[in-house]
Amino acid sequence: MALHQKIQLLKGDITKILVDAVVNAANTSLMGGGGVDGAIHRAGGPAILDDCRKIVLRQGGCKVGEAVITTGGKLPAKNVIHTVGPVWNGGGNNEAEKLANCYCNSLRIAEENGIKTIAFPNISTGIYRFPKDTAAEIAVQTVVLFLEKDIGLEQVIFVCFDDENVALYKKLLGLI
Ligand code: AR6
Repeated sequence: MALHQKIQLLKGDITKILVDAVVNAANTSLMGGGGVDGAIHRAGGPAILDDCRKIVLRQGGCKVGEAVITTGGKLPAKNVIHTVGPVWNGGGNNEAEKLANCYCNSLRIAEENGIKTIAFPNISTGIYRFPKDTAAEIAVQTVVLFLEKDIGLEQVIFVCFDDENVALYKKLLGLI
């Protein structure tokens, strides 16, 4: 399948999407929060937090740029991949590299778990204030690079919640 057929853009709520895994923009505690994290835990129910607690007991949370996998609970998606984006702090704190790691490590964990379809929110662009244009470039570039070598993943969906992100992704995906 050609690259541009594997990558899709959707506007809306990621908790409603039927894919093998949705990615959550979590925090290092893995104990839930606001934004998309709050929406995923609310819609998926307590089974997600139960799995997160087990991970915390095992490895003490999740570092920035890394990813872990849990059940999707009551979500249409079978799994949630929780990744922790960087807080934007002006750009001199390796924020770009950390954000790229979020996408890369989420895709790697997806691949390890036999996931074929995955949906990403616009990690770090809400409460963590990462500039949306740069974040979109990093997201698309990292996913494209990964899909060029991966043969297992069949579909990657970027789920944008706001019009500004929709416009940015439309433009970038038009270039693939
Ligand atoms: N579906 C898809 N995208 C959404 C949804 C949704 N239901 N809700 C919000 N977004 P944010 P961050 C978009 O703030 O910046 C939490 O408290 C939103 O418009 O959710 O990585 C965590 O626990 C934005 O474009 O995540 C952390 O503490 C994008 O999702 C912190 O926020 C990410 O916004 C993480 O901050």
